[in-house]
Amino acid sequence: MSVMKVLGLILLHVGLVTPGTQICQNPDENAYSIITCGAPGKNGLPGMNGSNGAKGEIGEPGPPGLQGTAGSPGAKGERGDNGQQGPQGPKGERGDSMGPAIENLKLQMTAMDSRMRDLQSNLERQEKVFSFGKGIARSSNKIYIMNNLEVTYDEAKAICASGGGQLAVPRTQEENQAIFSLRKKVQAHSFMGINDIESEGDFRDLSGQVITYFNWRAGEPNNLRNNEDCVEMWEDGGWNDENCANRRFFVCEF
Ligand code: MAN
Ligand code: CA
Ligand code: CA
Repeated sequence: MSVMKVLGLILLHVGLVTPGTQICQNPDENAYSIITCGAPGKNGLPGMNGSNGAKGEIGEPGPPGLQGTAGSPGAKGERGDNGQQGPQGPKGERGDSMGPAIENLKLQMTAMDSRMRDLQSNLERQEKVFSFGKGIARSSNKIYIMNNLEVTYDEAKAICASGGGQLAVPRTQEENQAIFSLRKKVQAHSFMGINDIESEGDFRDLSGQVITYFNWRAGEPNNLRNNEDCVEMWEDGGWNDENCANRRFFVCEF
């Protein structure tokens, strides 16, 4: 309990103060005075209006105004007079209705040319491969090859057929010469695809067709020992009938 309240209670008790009386301290003097405390005062009247504030800053530009409505069109004017004829234009380029087709053909020919060159180089390569045997020879429309084998007539026939060809049959002097060029490489007699197995003295090719070109050596065919039915080429390119069971080199044609 503060000093002020204790003092107040004592004074009240001895009758020096009545209820509602407060002991108030003078803030300037270190002294106390006894006063009677009244009811709280009422609010005062509102103050006068203040003076006007400072002028505000300039505002942002406003949005654009709306577009005005279009006016009505004026009346159509009269048609003017025709102008003078203009000068003649330059001559156009020559038309070509075949252009696309020709271009297409050119492309196709280029592609074919490329394929032809591929085929040619492939063929040359294969000829080199064949030449590892006894070699290759050509006539106008046939290719002849000879390998290193010496076999009977029937075996030679089978070997040529297995490669898709047949024992060579010279039909002309040119073809005989081509076969002879291979025969010279082996320096030995070589079988060809001609025989008289079916009928003595009646020489045929492998498909049974009669032979019309011959190049017999002098004295041949002699059917020696009555046992010579297969035809071979000798060292001069001439033909001899020989025993079919003898082993010989041979030439295949393709
Ligand atoms: C050998 C065989 C015969 C051929 C004569 C030619 O005897 O090749 O086929 O007729 O030689 O002298
Ligand atoms: Ca014979
Ligand atoms: Ca003979």
